[in-house]
Amino acid sequence: MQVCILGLGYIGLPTASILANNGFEVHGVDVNPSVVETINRGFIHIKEPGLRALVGAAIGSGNLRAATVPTEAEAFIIAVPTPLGPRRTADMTFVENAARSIVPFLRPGNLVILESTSPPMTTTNLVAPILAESGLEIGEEVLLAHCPERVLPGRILKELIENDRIIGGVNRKSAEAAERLYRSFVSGNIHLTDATTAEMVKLMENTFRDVNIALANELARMAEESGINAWEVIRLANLHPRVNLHLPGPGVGGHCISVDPWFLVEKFPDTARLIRTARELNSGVPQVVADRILEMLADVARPRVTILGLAYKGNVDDVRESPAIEVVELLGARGVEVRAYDPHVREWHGELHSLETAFQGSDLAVLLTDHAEFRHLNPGSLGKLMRHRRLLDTRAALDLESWAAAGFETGVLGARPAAGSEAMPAADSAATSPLLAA
Ligand code: SAJ
Repeated sequence: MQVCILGLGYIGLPTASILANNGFEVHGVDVNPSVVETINRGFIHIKEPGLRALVGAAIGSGNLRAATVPTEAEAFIIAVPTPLGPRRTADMTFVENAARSIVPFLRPGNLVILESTSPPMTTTNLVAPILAESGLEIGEEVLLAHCPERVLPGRILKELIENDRIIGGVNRKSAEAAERLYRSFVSGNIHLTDATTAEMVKLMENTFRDVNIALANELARMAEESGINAWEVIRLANLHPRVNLHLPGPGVGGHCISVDPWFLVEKFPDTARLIRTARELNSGVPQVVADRILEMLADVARPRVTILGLAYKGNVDDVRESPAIEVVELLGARGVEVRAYDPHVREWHGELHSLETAFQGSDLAVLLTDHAEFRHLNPGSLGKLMRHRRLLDTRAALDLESWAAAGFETGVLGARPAAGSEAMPAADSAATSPLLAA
């Protein structure tokens, strides 16, 4: 079977290579010629565990080839970005362009799948009318479904295969055709529904997470105000069989959770009140972190800060919407010299330092991303490079006792000892949290 995949990014490329390695003839399309060229050489332009080998095998087998324009196929999968526009509304330009680009290639019997996360009714009200420009009847001659991607960056290849899949057809026939395609490589269960419900399912999954992270961040603020340790509260509350508090941090990043809830606010401006509040609360956390950093440096003239981690979350190289970058920018605007170290990130718009130069002459180290490597840092030798031994851990990822033993004044976001009370060690709750263990 021939499949044409539009968009060779974090979702399109893994999907294309899995299909190619399962015997499908895959034509991948990306508007960026350098991406196309990289993939055709068997290399990748993004970082994801296992992907390089998979793409290499797919290209080597001859079943995957990339191009800048589509071609005729039996099935078309649209996996292009749906970024947030300047007015916090979904920018559907890439979806529109992708849909329009396949119109000349559509033939009776074709299946079109929208994988991109989209506002409710995109499949029926935006994609279907574009495809209908082919003169073919949508749902009869051309089948159309929304199959939202739900994979976690860092575990994409495993989750693409093992996760349950939601398939929403514009009609039953469309959903069943899409099911046959996904069944070829998905080992999880496949659930059929209508297209708009599928769109809503995807948006509510990420919104669930955003709202719960906002709750954790609000807890962190209450804890800081009152001298309670939020991490300890979370660890103990989560022992309850029906409670799953999420974790606070420096904010919510990535291209999904910090974006998708706005699609619901856009569609339901008067109704989605909790969703809007949660989003605004999470967007404000980088400022809270920057203020805490400035407070820890109040006595230092011309301060220099070491930033540990720029990626939006641990063990990935992705800096899109990263709260760490926002913290860096807020500090820069206040005249703080920032030196960032991230073992995963290869480029961002600022400078990247080695671990040593990042700590050289520093007045404070701030962990913003919980990369696994950071747990193995040596506080003793890093402390010797610094001007002041101070540490702020925004994710309760470090063993603060060992940093304190090396002479560091330590702080953790979500806990501030009340005046006169004993310093509370950061609980090792991160390791025992069901969220992180998952
Ligand atoms: N975060 C917290 N506290 C938490 C959990 C996460 O502050 O308790 C932060 C992270 O540090 C990060 C952000 O939230 O900055 C998002 O991270 P994430 O790991 O929760 O999610 P993503 O954005 O990497 O991937 C999500 C996933 N959705 C869900 O888990 C419901 C993934 O399954 C989706 O496929 C993906 O969005 C997507 O593409 O939509």
